[in-house]
Amino acid sequence: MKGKETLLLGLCSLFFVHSSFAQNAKDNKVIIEPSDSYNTIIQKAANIVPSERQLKWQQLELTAFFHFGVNTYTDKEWGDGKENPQIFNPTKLNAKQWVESVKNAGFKQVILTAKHHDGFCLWPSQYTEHSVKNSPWKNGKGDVVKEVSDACHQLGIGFGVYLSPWDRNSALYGTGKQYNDYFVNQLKELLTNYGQVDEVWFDGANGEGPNGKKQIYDFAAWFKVIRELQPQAVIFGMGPDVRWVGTETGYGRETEWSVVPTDNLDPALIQANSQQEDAFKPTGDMTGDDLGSRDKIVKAKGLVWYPAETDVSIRPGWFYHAEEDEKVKTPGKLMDIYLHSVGRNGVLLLNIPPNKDGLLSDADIKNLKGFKSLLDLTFKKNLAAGATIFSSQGINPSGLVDGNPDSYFTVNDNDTTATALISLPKKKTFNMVCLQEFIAAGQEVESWSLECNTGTEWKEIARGTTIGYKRMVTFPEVTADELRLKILSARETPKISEFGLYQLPEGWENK
Ligand code: FUL
Repeated sequence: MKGKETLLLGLCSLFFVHSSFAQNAKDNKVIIEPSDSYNTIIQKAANIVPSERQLKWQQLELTAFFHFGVNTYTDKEWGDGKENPQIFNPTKLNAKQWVESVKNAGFKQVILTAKHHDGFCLWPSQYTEHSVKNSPWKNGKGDVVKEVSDACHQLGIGFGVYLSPWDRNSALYGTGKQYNDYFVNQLKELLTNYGQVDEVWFDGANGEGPNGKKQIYDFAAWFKVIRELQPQAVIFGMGPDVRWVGTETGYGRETEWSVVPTDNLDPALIQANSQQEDAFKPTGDMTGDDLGSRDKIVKAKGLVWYPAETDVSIRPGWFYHAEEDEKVKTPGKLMDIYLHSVGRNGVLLLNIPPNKDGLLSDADIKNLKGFKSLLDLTFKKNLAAGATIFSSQGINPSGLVDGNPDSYFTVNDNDTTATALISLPKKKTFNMVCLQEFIAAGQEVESWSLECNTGTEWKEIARGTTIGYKRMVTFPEVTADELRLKILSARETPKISEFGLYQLPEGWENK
């Protein structure tokens, strides 16, 4: 019990470093006082903004995962920590090929499984023998973390590490402080020897160690080390910056608020409900349809900007398995995932597992290329560019289509609805709308609709709830030159930074 209390206290102190917040202070967190009225709570929610690191992270849109390690050689998804390091031998390992392939497909950051649940370290950690240093690969002189981080830094994309708190190899696991110190030591190796680290990924799995004991993680101490050594890095999952979207399908939720009650952040709860060895057990906290509606936030003790990361693998498994070579997700499927992850106010984290040779496989590279060409074909031109926009109560309506996400269309203070009449220079055919809120000032929109003028009437062609960083909605093809965007309700004055109309290429789903 004591451990849990310490852990909660530690986490709370990270969220609430200051004991009080001015009601309108622009911060990424706020305390709800018992005396706060309904309207005050909504106003507080509306004024929460992302931290600088959260905003930068959100703008990445596409990030890639590399699951690689002893499981690649045992053909397993979860190793037990008893693997012989001699099995690890990626004779053709070429991290540049991994990073180049994802960069060419539009990905802006990668995360490497430096240590998965088996405890095998992809770097020569001085704190364990279960690592590359005891493998035949490069005669024990190799370092995958170095090769991947070097490739990222050379190619100018972000680099992150996945470090599993659950270590099935360590004899210290379950001893409390000793294990936490061991974990801090490994974190320090990763955060000091490999240049800039942009994301640290903690997953929730917490099983028994080799001694049959469970470990209580000292998250507060770990977060402190990360903030000290790599302050720009976002901490995922069990951490304070970025949350798991709640599914591993790649499809985010329809209504996705980046502002959620802090009550959802009890790490012990997340941990208890995280993926178990035998079955995936969804958590009521993180997988529900509604994490941040008015109903949820009015009951909260605190609110925090805590955006969703949507992780999914390009193959059925997270690690490479030869028998899944025929099951690599198609470009059309990846596009659909993109529309439902980035297009639902999330960041996509797509896993592409390197194979036994230490290379991304041809099938994966081919489909990544196909995905990129679908993205390029779809987004090559905003069909609403050049539109004339009229809004009787609007401020800077042309900001909607100026291609600059830092300028926005808004209305006078205190208005929570808005209408913009969009006249295209000539008739255009499209089947998708992409909206963006100016989230640097918060997330406000609760519902919106898009109508087109058919010549005789205004016909609704799309409708949605939240927008957030980006919201994409597809619909049957429409040809029109006059549209009406309506913000039907918002927590505070809406600020819409971009309005885009696009045409997905014919038959894209089957590509
Ligand atoms: C989960 C892990 O148990 C899986 O093996 C995988 O690493 C996934 C991304 O996170 O919690």
